[in-house]
Amino acid sequence: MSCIFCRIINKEIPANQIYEDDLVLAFHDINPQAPYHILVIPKKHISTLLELTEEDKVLIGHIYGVINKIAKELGFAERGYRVVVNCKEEAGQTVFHVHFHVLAGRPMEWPPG
Ligand code: IU
Repeated sequence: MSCIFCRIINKEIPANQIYEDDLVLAFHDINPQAPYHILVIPKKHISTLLELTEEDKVLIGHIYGVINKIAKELGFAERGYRVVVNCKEEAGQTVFHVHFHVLAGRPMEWPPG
């Protein structure tokens, strides 16, 4: 299996894990861009947002619930957070397994670069 995030899910590669359930895994990004930089990924291999189907609707809703749970548990819910999903190369996607970046702990600028 060549997908690095599938290998993290399968525990072939270690990650600084925060949360896991049947559908998703969350871990600290190895190259954090904010005091909190967490990746929430589906266990199901989906390459990009463009590959989402009707059957993934529940999964995507679940991911946002997990993000809120993590925000409350790690203590950045009150100040707020940003969720970013890069879709394909021009948007900056480098790992082709859908992942939700959760960034928090500092003021964010807009527009993003
Ligand atoms: P991107 O949206 O595909 O560019 O984000 C990929 C992220 O995955 C990026 O922030 C990396 O630092 C992060 N990452 C990681 O946390 N662990 C890894 O083993 C690899 C990438 I490869």
